[in-house]
Amino acid sequence: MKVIYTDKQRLHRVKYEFLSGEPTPCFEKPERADMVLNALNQHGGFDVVEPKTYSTEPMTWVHTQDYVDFLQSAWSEWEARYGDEHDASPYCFVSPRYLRHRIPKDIEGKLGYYSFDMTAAITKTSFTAIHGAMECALTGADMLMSGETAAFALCRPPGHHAAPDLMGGYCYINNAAIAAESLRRQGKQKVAILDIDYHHGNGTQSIFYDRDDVLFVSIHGDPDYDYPHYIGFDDECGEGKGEGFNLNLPLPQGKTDWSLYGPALTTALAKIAEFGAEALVISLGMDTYEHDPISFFKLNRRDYQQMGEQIGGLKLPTLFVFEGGYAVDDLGHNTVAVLDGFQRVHG
Ligand code: SP5
Ligand code: ZN
Repeated sequence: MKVIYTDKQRLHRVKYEFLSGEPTPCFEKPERADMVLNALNQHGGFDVVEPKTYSTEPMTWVHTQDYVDFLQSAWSEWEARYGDEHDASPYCFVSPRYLRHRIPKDIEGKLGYYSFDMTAAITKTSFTAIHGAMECALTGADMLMSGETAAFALCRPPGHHAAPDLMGGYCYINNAAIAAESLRRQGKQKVAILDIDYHHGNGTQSIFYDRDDVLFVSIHGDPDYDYPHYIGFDDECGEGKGEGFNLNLPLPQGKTDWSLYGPALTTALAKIAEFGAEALVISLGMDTYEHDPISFFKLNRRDYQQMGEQIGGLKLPTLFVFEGGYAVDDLGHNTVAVLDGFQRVHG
């Protein structure tokens, strides 16, 4: 299987996030991709290639132009005000209640306007990495169009929390959504996105919520108890033309092992088959692992192999797009277990 990766993505490294009230070194870091690359090499049979070059225009397929402009200029506006000692990060947010949704002129206002949490800080070189991640996803989509039956875009920063004009959850540009949109624009009539990150893929859901040509299915920790807290419930089914084309399968924190996860995955895959998808994009988050430091499912290496086998059973052209996963020591081997299981069944 071809793996698309660029070292440009290392240029995004955020110092801290705030967890349980204290500054903590950011869990989403370049070493995550290194661990995956090491495990892919150790396993063998994977061909790691550089992405092709794309302009920033595909970002506007799923994001607003003003948001893309903001991402590009945020650092220089921040640096002019505060210098380069600290990462650019918001401190206040535009709640849907009482406050007005006007785009502020000032960088502090803009950071809060375009964020839903404090985990998507911006550094001097972040945009180059964000752009590189999108190039990996787009190259993967192009590979499927030119006859590869599967590919793995090893993207970071991740993307599935990024909505049309909103960053958060370590995400800025929605790599999986742009890949799905690319497949649509190149002729795949129906594209399914299966999001198996521990956290609900709120950004991807929001992007496709009113569309019937891209099905979104997500298995994740119950938002009544877990991030992103305000979206991802099972009564969110899509709207307008998109009604019936969004499926959320929240599972309980703490006790979700394969005996609960396996049946949810079967339900998800049945929905995708019934939809008649011509291509499949997997938002491959590996934070469902039993030892993940910020998540609460109980999956293990064997389960990941089985997960890959079940997904491979759909026999669809499949693009894996990397999302979360923070148990760095095991992250690489767990990721390879999914891809290996997939290949055994899918070929
Ligand atoms: C891409 C991705 O996986 N983003 C996830 C961002 C989650 N950030 C919030 C995590 C909150 C964890 N709260 C539990 C703390 C346990 N000590
Ligand atoms: Zn996650």
